[in-house]
Amino acid sequence: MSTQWEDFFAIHLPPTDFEDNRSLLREFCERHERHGRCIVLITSGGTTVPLEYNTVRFVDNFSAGTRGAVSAEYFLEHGYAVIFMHRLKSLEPFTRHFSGQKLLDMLDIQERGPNTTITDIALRWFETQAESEQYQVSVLKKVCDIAALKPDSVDVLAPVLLRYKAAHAAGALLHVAFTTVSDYFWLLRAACECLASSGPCAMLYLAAAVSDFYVPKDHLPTHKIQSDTGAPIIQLQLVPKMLAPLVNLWVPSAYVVSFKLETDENLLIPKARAALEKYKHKMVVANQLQTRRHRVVLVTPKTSQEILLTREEVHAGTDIECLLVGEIVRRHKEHMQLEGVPEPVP
Ligand code: PAZ
Repeated sequence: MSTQWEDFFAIHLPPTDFEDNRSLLREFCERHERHGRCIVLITSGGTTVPLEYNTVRFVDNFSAGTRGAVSAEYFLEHGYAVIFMHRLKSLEPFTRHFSGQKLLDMLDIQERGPNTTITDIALRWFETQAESEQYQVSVLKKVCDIAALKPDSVDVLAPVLLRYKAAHAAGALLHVAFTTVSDYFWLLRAACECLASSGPCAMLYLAAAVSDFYVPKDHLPTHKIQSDTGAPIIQLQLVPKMLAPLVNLWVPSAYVVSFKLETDENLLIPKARAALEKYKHKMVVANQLQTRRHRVVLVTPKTSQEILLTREEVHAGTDIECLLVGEIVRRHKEHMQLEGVPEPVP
């Protein structure tokens, strides 16, 4: 008899870019394993649940992917190779510093010569609007330097740019993206299969906000739900719990850290403990929606440790992930020592 998670994979087809991503994951894991480097799989952002097969509408999740994107930068600093498995268009390491208008605000259009105030330049642009964009740009290039970095932005950009370039030069960061809850599970299982041979050197840091409820593919209407037949009744079903096969079958030796989000403080620690008891993994990071930026609790079967930012630290822009990742890396190293793994290459 097949299990619920096996039925899930039987019913839901892999995403279209699945084989490409699987090859990337395999190459990345093999390369870093050869060099004796620890690999962390970070999942980040929320999954969607389509309500129609040709999807116009879907149920979504609040997560912007901040926890995952910030944590990825700190794991890289600790010498880990990072698989960043994230919701498409959610925050990503490094670029997250310049999301929205921030990047454009750091750039300037520098005037050259007389009659080249920003208004003159804009006027010239509109005057040549009937021409091709290439022609417009060539006219503008004669009167101004476009996209010069503002001097006071250099200090902000330089450290991020250097860390970004270093991570990429070392081939230490791999991005793979998902959108739906089914894409997420296909990628998660593939990543685990590639990580299995890294044994205790592999870490899973499951920070994505994965939907607990969904509409199975064989229950989805093919086309857009119509309003003229009245309000639809949408019956959601429980998503199978993938942590069970993940811990027991896919990556039995890896250091698995899951996350638990609650809105009711009274449920937070009991739920984290219940998850540890049920799945027998290493740690649950418990956090509450309202306070997650400055308080997390690291729960293990025997201990619980609170990490709390002070008001001053919050004000100074300290990332709680700096402390969180530092502590998890320390415990992962301890665990590897116990398992007799040699010191990883820095
Ligand atoms: O993406 P974000 O930084 O806004 O939120 C992070 C988080 C709360 C989604 C993460 O810390 C977390 O708890 N993930 C697991 C959520 C869950 O219980 O399903």
